[in-house]
Amino acid sequence: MSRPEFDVLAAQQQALLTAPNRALTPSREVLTRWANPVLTRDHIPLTWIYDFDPVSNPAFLPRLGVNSVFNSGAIKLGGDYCLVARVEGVDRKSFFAVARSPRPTEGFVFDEYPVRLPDTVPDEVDVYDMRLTAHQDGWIYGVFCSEAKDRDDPDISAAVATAGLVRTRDLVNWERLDNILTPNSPQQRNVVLHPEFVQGKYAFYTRPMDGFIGAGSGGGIGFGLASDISHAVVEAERLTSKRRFHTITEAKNGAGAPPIRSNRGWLHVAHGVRMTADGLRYVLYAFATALDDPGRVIAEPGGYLLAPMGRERVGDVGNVVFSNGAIVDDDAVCYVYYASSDTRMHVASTSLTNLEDYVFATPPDAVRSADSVAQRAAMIRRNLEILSSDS
Ligand code: M1P
Repeated sequence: MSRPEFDVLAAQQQALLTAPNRALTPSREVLTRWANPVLTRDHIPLTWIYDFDPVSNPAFLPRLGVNSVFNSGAIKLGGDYCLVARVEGVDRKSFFAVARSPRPTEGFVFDEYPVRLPDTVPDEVDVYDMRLTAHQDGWIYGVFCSEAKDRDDPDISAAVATAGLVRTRDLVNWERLDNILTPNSPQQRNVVLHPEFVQGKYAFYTRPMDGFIGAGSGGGIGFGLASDISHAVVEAERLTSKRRFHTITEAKNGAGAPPIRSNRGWLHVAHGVRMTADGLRYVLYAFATALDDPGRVIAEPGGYLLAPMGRERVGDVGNVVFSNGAIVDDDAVCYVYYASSDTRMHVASTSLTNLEDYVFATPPDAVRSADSVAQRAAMIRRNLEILSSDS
């Protein structure tokens, strides 16, 4: 095809897709950020946006624009690092698309087509935020938010969120299973499948909520079991990581990447949300649950693991970092894929050793300012003793 407009765009995109990434100067943070976003709307194949026919598109204008690429599930498959991204069109409809790279930090290229999710839920208007779990049963499951109009509420914006479920072996062919039912929670988002059977059943982290936006009476991240994965019903949800007053999870929280097994526990990277005068602020935080009871929290550092910084603060929904995927490599380096401000995808890395150390050795939230000062003063005292014994 000879179209100069295409040639320019294709060359720009090729430069983007082949650009190297670099770890930002190591700071004493647990997670090291990488300089360039790993996926943006500029990574979207031109065939998804432009009509290439010179007769129907003489000026080579976009016909089906893309607004943003964010909140990606992550998995390593066949040697490739794979992200199942939430792509949002300019029409506000989200869909899933697989991008793969032989490297964890750059070079992600989308498959030829977006995921054509089996269309089995007639009321569903939007799908987003897939969590990928390589389960002990041999399947790769994707749990995502399935959103519909709330038909019981005349408000034109009223929506209902439930958890959709698919499974695949290759990220190409997807089998849709029934949406997950949680009879005790009116709405659900941020549902994650645990990678192993628990008491012989499938185990889910849930996020009970009363309404579409607010968690309401939902007290935090839930945990429950389901016997039949094809018609999953999570009858009972017990709380794991709880929302707490005056913490980073005060407004709501939600499970992120499927938990990572470490020697001392299951490590979770989740998101916490607090209200500010400028709206909601989303940060990443971490906690651990017991290896023999993945619903029981055994360590939860106070504060956040990663908060929006610099240009990450700016986007469609500002002041947000959100993760729903991480990959632990053979060398025990952990790559946390996260989106900023509902607009683009980044990666940050750490060692599994450091992540585990962070989760188990960081003091818990002290809840009150006075106790927080006491916590810090105790560390200062020990440090001064160490310094004076050295001199
Ligand atoms: O806009 C920030 C995030 O809001 C929702 O997350 P939660 O249900 O925890 O509030 C989701 O819609 C998510 O996609 C989005 O990034």
